[in-house]
Amino acid sequence: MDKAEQRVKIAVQKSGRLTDHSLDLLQRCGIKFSKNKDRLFCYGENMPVDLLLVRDDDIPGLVSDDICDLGIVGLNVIEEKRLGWSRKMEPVRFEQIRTLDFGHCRLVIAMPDEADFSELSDLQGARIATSHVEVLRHFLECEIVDAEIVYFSGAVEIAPKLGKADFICDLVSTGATLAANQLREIHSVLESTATVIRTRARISAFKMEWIDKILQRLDGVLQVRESKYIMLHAPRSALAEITRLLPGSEAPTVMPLEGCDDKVAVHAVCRENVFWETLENLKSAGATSLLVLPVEKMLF
Ligand code: PRT
Ligand code: ZN
Repeated sequence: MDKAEQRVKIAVQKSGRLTDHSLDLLQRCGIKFSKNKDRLFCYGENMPVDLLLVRDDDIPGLVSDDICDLGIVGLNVIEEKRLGWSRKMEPVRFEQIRTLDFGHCRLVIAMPDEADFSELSDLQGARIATSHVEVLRHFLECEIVDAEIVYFSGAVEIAPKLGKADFICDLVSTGATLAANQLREIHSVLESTATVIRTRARISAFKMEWIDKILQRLDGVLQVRESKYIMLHAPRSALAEITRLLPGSEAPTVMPLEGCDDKVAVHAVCRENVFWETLENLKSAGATSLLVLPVEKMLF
């Protein structure tokens, strides 16, 4: 096998909503690469890992065709490709292996503010504009609704104003675009987040070792982003209650406090965010000197 084939290839969106988050995540996993977004190819300088920077729509195909081993792409794109290929009886040769913590959005059906809608059967015979034709088709089939799907490659939200559709089916994150176009959501079709996919093709043992290492680090990075290290002083008598209140922590470390027999120091890694309410509850239970710190790295 030649040297290029022994390098793990990861497909990442070249320029868009997932780009910065994806590159940041890979950098946090310890991969150093020349950050030149104008290039299609980024060479990993310290690991046998290269990045291919491409349009997000191309990522499932590159991974399915074994040109890339891994890819980071939105679930909406994955579903659109998977359903399209399945319908055409083409093989789907990738699998979803991790759900990430960015790129959150929902694919929703929306309609002009002033129009009437009470139930999904009102979509019967209507025209719905979308760029997610396959996902919408699948949804309508499951709901046994016969509607006309009008393909829009972008700017779906203007379709009703142009008289091209009665409804739209588009991605929403804050809802500002719908509101700005006097549209309101009537039904959610799919919840989406950035997802890691992996080729189903055979991967050499050498590359698999690196992929496992990257995935293990990635799990650590994701866990760390939610985790906090919490330190406090607790009366011995309230220890059980205070331990119970610590969010998502395993056995905390309990240490004696010099010259203070009735109090202990408690340290714990909380695998969930620690909110003000939690700190207030801990304080009410008798905790003092509360300190919450970010966690830099974690390995299990
Ligand atoms: O050039 P390329 O094909 O790579 O990029 P693209 O234009 O197809 O995709 P891009 O960069 O816009 O989005 C990439 C991925 O980000 C999508 O496939 C989703 O998985 C995810 N994502 C998350 C979103 C949004 N949030 C989002 N809000 N993708 C698109 N939008 C659009 C939506 O289509 C609508 O026009 O943002 C508008 C709505 O946003 P709000 O905040 O006003 O509701
Ligand atoms: Zn795209």
